[in-house]
Amino acid sequence: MRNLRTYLLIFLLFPLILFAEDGSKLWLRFPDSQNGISAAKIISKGKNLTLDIAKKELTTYWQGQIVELRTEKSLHYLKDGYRIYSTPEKIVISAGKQTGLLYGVYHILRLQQTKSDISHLNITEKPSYDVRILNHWDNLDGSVERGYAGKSLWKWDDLPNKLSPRYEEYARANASIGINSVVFNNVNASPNMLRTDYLQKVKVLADIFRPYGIRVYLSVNFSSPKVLGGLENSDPLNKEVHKWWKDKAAEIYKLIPDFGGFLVKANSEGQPGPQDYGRTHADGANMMADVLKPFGGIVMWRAFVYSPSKEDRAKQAYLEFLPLDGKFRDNVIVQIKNGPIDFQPREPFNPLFGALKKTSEMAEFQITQEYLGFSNHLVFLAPLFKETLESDTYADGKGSTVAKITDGSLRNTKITAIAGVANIGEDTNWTGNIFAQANWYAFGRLAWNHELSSEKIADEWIKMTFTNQQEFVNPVKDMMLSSRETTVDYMMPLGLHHIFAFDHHYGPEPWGDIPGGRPDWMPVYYHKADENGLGFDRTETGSNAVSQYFPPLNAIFGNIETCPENLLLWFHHVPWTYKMKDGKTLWEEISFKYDSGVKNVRAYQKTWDKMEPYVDAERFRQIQSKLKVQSKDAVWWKDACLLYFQTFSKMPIPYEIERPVHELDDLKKIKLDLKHHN
Ligand code: GCV
Repeated sequence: MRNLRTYLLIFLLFPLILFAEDGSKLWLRFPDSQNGISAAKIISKGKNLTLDIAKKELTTYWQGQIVELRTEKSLHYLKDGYRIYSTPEKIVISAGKQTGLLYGVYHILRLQQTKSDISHLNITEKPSYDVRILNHWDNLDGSVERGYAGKSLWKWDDLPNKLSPRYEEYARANASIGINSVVFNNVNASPNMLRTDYLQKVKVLADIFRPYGIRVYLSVNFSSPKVLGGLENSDPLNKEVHKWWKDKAAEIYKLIPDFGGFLVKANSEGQPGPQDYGRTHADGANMMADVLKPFGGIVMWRAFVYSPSKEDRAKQAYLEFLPLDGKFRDNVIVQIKNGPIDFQPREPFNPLFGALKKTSEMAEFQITQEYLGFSNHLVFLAPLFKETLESDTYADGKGSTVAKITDGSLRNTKITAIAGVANIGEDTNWTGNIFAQANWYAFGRLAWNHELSSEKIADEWIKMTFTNQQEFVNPVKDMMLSSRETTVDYMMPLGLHHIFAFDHHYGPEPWGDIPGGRPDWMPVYYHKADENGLGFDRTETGSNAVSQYFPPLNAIFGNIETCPENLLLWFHHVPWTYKMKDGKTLWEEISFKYDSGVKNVRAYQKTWDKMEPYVDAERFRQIQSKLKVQSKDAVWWKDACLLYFQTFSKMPIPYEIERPVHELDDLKKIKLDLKHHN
């Protein structure tokens, strides 16, 4: 009897389980031909795993005319790109490579899903970057550094024999937005990653990813020869060390013939590196580049280096790398974080972009929201990514944007690449917050075409993920597009930075100054509030970080009158009574900014509540609940920062804005139990 009841329950619940709107489908919600009519008739010659996937996607989801898939040698110049055009009888997708055809198929499926006009297609696409790569900061024990979507997707203990279906789903999601490369493991890398048993696991994943056009890379620990190989040291100029890496490379390529290469964090935040042996970053990178070269592999060498010295942290990477320009092998690319400090809500672009004239450079963005409210806050990151990419470095004259410096259009760059630190984990909805999926999507779309507008990307994502109904699309898009600025306003307006709670970086701690702690990890190092004013003087009278920018930017940033106001406190120590462009004092301006951040999040709550009729209950509630947290956090940020800075400004919080609801002393007592490696 009991069994019968259980069966009955399962039977009744089955449709719910099957159609659970749990966010697991991401933006890949193409109408299933089982529900509609698949009109896909595919004309294609040849057989290959990638082509099979392209055809399967079409037969399962395409509902339009006949599609012809055609590889053409003459289109090799498009790299992973493709052409799509309509004839009276059919749509032709042609490409130099099969991966191009797969990307072309996802393109027309996207057009179908967003209800775009597909009657007269004439499209040519060529990706902005050759290597469009996700950097996972996943550890071998299943934890994810700065991960907020559960544990790692990679089940190292189960591999290579047991395979999660999510590996292929992940590869498909990446392919659908043009991502073609993946680093599996944390840049704080365990030497064990290079153990033979782990390489065999990596091989299995590489085999799953290959048909989706994805190459795999690994983060490597510089001390691997010593720790793993038992050598005396890991000195890059030691012949035995060189041989160790050479043999390791051969072992890897035997298993994974299209292995992409290494990502290296060296001599940074306690990681080993060539400087441990008195060698330079170029010595270290070149040694690895030499062993990878015969196999076509590359080294992505990170420029994120700084130490607790007297020198302004914002200047250190530039000082370290500039003398090495021209000394790197041509299969080395220097991977540079978008800003000079560390993925803050707003930073100026990193002055290294453009400064290394004889070295390939790539940008690294953080998709995971370490400094942006984890997976609790809705922050659409396309505007942040684009702000950096569109920044003019003036390195080769006006128009030398970060995008053009890195995409090879301005310089004859050997390798072009762009990296995003992944926000993906084993959570059912992949990213911990459905709106965070949009950041994975945006990174992929911009890596493919950095000229796409944030508006276009948001529009596509909303339509694919939710609905095409304008009543939904427009307000949700407005909310997404303003969300990054809103977050800057309630966290760190006007160029403030790094005033986060220690270590886990969730929530405000502008008073943070642990006695004996590393000064460059303390908020007071960054905001320098005192009775005179607020902000870090990086002009000639201060650290002179402005001098690292090309003219005229050094002068623009260096002058308080011409410095963009959204970076004012990054570059200047500004008196509390300083008159801003709108006539308010700095103190008033900052107060209104915090208030406006809070108000905007409240407005998002209202917007979202009105969206209830257009979205399934499950996703509606998930997002509603996240917005509640964001709203509370915004007030927490505002109260903490204003009440604390008020102890220096000694001015009243402008009476027009809402009064604090917390006591500063209570806020100072908050200690969240968030593990760094969660
Ligand atoms: C992977 C910041 C983060 C660290 C991270 C580091 C990096 O400092 O807080 O968790 O380590 O950047 O990018 O190497």
